[in-house]
Amino acid sequence: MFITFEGIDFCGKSTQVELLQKFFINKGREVKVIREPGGTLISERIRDILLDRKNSEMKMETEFLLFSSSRAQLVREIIIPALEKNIVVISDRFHDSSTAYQGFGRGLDISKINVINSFAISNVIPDITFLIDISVEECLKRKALRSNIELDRIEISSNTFYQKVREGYLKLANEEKRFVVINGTQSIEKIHKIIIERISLIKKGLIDEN
Ligand code: Z5A
Repeated sequence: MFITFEGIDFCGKSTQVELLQKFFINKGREVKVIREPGGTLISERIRDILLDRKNSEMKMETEFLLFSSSRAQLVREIIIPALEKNIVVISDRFHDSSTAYQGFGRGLDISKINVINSFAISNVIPDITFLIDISVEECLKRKALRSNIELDRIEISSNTFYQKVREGYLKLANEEKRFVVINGTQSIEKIHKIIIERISLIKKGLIDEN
């Protein structure tokens, strides 16, 4: 099973990824958790380039291709081998992040993004994608609480950019059945419960995985 988490920054993805990992471990399942960009030696190096605030000259095409390169390596080095061994793979972000951030956010042509996304992921489509949805105002509130942490190159983007990313995600979720949209302002426990219920439905074959 391949599960991905999406949403704008500070929506609570990482928190839910960790809880879901514990859930599977308690059930005796082997689970591999990864994050994007990153997850392999090469992909982590690309991550450093992408998030470094010194790289303010980076063009949006370069940015998208670097995210795609990082993903292409992760898919072939980690995700495909794990899925072949029947290991549950949970990814904190995947190709939908590129569609939302570089496509809807930056304004790159979505049809071009789709072509390169498909090439990078080699038809490895998530079985289920949880979109944890929060408003840009909620994102800013949570960001302010973590004012001691230096923001990275993408985190310093404008509110208008984040608004476009959020709307892009909601549009994607409306178009693809694998998405489950969850209101991210609910409690951490409540969100976790919704995620477990949804995964249980798929495992029982009660809902279509695609
Ligand atoms: N990016 C891209 O542009 N294109 C791509 O293709 C890909 C990525 C793959 C990666 O940053 C950046 O790259 C990201 C998108 C872009 N950019 N931005 N900006 P990252 O990996 O460093 O960070 P992130 O993915 O954006 O996640 P994050 O900042 O770590 O946040 P999160 O995982 O969504 O949330 P969290 O850490 O679980 O929680 C955030 C805070 O909210 C924390 O204090 C929690 O305690 C709190 N929280 C969590 N849940 C709740 C609830 N339910 N209520 C209240 N508070 C909560």
